[in-house]
Amino acid sequence: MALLPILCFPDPRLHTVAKPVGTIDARIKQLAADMAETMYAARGIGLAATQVDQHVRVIVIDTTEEQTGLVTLINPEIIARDGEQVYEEGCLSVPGIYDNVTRAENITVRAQGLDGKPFELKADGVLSVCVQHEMDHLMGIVFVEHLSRLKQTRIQAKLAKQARAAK
Ligand code: K1U
Ligand code: ZN
Repeated sequence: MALLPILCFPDPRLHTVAKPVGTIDARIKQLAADMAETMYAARGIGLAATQVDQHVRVIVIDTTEEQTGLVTLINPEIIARDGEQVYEEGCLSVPGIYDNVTRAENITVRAQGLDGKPFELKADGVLSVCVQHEMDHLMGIVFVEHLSRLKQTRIQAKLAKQARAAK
């Protein structure tokens, strides 16, 4: 297994639209394993392949505190949604930035597992938020793009300042 470098906003590669996975071969299984290791090491609750510069429809999520609930979603599609919730989101590609985003409360996702078999996942609360956040990544959308233009400008300035300070 390997830790993968995570792209940081505003890297233009974060705006790439991921392609569907065809065969779930050894490369995809290795990518999913490396993504899970990378997510746990970064103390995240989700990671999309886009964030590690792999533009295929693969997501890993684990919202449990004990890190015992790993879910791998390949070719995920939201097939039902209802309600609305506001949640303060973070993103491993936008370090140090947290803000409220409004998303659906309840969703049903259809995806394939690592064995290629289709399954459905019903989610609410933080799991629902995390699935929607990660599926945005697969579409090339970063959560800050749900915020106002003014907030986005301030976030870009803050990240540029952080990057200068880190040099
Ligand atoms: O996509 C990512 O960068 C992962 C992201 C997922 C996420 C967190 C919170 C709301 C929506 C989506 C993270 O895990 S960021 C890390 C973080 O802020 C966090 C970690 C554990 C619990 C709550 C937040
Ligand atoms: Zn993110």
